[in-house]
Amino acid sequence: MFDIFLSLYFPSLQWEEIGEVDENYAPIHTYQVCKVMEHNQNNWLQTNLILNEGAQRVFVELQFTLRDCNSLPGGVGTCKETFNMYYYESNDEEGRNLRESQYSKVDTIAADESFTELDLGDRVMKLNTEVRDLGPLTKKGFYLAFQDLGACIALVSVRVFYKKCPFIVRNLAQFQDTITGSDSSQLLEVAGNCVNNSVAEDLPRMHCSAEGEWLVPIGKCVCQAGFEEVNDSCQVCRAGFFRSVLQTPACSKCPPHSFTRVQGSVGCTCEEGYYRRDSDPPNMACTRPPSAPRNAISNVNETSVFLEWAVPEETGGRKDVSYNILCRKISVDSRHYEECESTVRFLPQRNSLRNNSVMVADLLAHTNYTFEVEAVNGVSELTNPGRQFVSLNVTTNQAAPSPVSVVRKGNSGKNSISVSWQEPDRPNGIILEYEIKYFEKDQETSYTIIKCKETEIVADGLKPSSVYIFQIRARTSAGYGGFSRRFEFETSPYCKSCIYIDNTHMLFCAQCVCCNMTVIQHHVCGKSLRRCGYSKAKQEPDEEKIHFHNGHIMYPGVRTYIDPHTYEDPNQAVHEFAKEIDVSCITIERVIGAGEFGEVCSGPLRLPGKKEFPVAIKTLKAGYTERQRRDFLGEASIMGQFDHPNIIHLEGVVTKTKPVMIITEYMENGSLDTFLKKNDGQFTVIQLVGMLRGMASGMRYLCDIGYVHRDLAARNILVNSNLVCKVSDFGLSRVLEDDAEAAYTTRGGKIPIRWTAPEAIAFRKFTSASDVWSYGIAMWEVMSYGERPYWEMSNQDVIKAVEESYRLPGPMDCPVVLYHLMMACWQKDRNSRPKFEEIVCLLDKLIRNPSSLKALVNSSHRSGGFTDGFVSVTFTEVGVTDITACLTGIDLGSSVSQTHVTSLISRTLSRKHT
Ligand code: ACK
Repeated sequence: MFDIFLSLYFPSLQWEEIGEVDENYAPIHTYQVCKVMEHNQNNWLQTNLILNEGAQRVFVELQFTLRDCNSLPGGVGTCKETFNMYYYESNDEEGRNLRESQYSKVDTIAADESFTELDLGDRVMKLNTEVRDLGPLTKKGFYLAFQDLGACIALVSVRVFYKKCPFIVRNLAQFQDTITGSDSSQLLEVAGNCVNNSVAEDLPRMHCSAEGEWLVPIGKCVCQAGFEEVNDSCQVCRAGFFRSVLQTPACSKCPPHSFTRVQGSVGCTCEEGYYRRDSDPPNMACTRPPSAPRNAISNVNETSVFLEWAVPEETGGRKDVSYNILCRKISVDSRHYEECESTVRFLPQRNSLRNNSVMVADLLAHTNYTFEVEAVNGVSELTNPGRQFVSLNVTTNQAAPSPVSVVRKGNSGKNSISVSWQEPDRPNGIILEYEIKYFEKDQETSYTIIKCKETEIVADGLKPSSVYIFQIRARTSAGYGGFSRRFEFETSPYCKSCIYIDNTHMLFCAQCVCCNMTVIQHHVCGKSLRRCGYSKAKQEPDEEKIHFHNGHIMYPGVRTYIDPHTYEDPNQAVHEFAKEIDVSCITIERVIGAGEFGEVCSGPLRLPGKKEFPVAIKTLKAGYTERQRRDFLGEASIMGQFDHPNIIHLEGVVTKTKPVMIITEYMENGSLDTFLKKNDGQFTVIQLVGMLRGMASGMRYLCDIGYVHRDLAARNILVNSNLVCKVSDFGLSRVLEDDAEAAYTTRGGKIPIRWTAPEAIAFRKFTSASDVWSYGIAMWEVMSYGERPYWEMSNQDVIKAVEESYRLPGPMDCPVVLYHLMMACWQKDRNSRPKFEEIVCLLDKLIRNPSSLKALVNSSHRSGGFTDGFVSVTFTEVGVTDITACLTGIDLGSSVSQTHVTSLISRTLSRKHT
């Protein structure tokens, strides 16, 4: 802050101008008035026009002395101790004619100290200083005037000034002198100017206060590039130094591998062979490209290659080294290398790899590749020093095809969906076949597999309005590829009326309730719909369709067996699985036997629109209990779920009238055990094996749909006029109740001991494996023409003998291979027994190769008896090979070694045939 004084003088005065000396005898010039004794004083002292030089507010400092009225001799009647100060604004000299009333009063001025006579004598100047301010001033200048009304005053000095904020440099910005504002509290905003070689970073401003002080600096200037701030100015950088705009205020020495030879540099130039990217900070050293990667290795996994390398020895002084992979494969004519296919995948990526490794996938199988791993850094592209790389030669392995990725739905019907697909992107060889797996959504345990060579199939036998999941995979000589993702396709809604055509008869349905999916309906619908979808006849010769349920192979149209016990109402179960037949369609002609619940009869069945055919009619005798009725119809509920040529076929039930009946197909030759006894020795071995094959096939079916028979024996096999054997006798509790052979075990259950596997006897572990044991016994029955197993041995002895590893001897003239099969069925470890699937396979082979049946269990025993205690068996190579081909996991050697077992049984038993 500083004050600017304005010049003034007093051209008009009623006051006296007096020259005096001050206390120090220095001459002073004063204006005085002292007319205290006279009345009505009005004495004016007026200045010249004082130009205010643009100031809007000026200060007036007065120095004066004032006489104490009380010290005047002769009274103070008219004496005053104050005077008034006025001002008048004007643009020109008009002051001589001013009237009193034109002035504006500034203040009445009083003395802090007044002087007396004494002071005059002592030459003490009681000088008063008063400051007043005027404003806001709007004209060029003003007059000051002092009015005396009768005081004794000496005006020693009048100083008039205004205030300024002085020139200043702050934050490299210059702020010029600034006159303060008109208001005592006013802050004047003032814009600054950047000093030389600086630029405004943010417009610099400051505020000039009424007191002439700079306050509140805002914004600033910065030295431009190539200059640095020194003492509120910007000075140029010396040679060898630089300063870029955004860097620190001071000039910096050029970084390594760079220089500058001029002053005021904003950056430094790289030495030869060194480079700088635009994005590199100017204070970063100049750098150069890296050398090649080192120690590259490859690791091949089928059609993937893992490449790994070490960082280059020379990184060029940079941290941004990355790697690019160049992939070339040998051309088809093996003469040159060509770019890899665009389908090859690089993980995580092909270029700008920051890791020292990469996985290259989806290459062709059995192909030579060359990979170049190139090292680059941020300055590689600024130069052309030649690519720095390491190369690797790799040969891929055999690989399975990649998953099928494109699967489309074609036409769909109520019960069928046609599906087509594209070959996998990477077959990796010649595709031998496709495997199509499909199942109803959320029913994954029951699925169907179709194998075919084409790229489309029609899946049939589906439910209407149902979503099916399809997955497809391809197979080459390298094996199966992965399954495609799951594709969901839906069948069309079901129809309101349709005609079902069965193999043997026609049914007219008012409404197609396939979606209810009773087993019968399912089969019937399934059969009918083959006409418009997938059918055996339509299948490609190579096409194969297999159904699976809970890991078991199922047959077309077969569903999982449902235990009727799971139905709260047994009547519901029977009507779910069995057709109600009107009693008027049935004619009972004769009684053919006696069953547990009543007679078994035969007679023709005449269904509307069908030719009559013979049936067996099982009746429920009058006076039955509710439980008996339930158990009786339970068999129909079970039988109704089966559909296989070697399972007795249910035609339907009669439940609406009495007697309640179960109608099945008629089997002309009755039960197998009786039939064989009646025809002892009458059949060829092939005929017998054919019977065994039928029985095994029926059992395979039951096993596959999860039904355990528990009472498989020749007596429960029925034979038709064509010698076709069919498994029958399916009851709920009949195994324990209505089989005359069933005996009570120690645990209280009733079990047909001779036919039953030891684990089923011991702890009721009935499984398909225990059915296999029973099948072995039934085989023995067949091969011995209905002989009673273990002859007259008591049940207890049988249990004991079996427990002690003794087994039935081979029946007379029984082919060795069949006896081996029986023995395999009687393995103690149920898991070691053959599966029905394997049994069917073996019997088929034997039928196809009858010579394998020539080797017989020593026939001398037939006439000579078993008294010498040994049964010797002869093997033929064919038999053994065939068995092993089908019976995987069966240790035939151990079966054979059990011949000593049979010896004991032979000794203790007498044989009917001997
Ligand atoms: O040995 P079979 O003549 O054959 O005597 C029994 C009897 O009824 C009691 O079960 C015979 N039988 C049972 N079901 C049928 C059928 N579907 N066809 C012919 N006979 C049958 C069995």
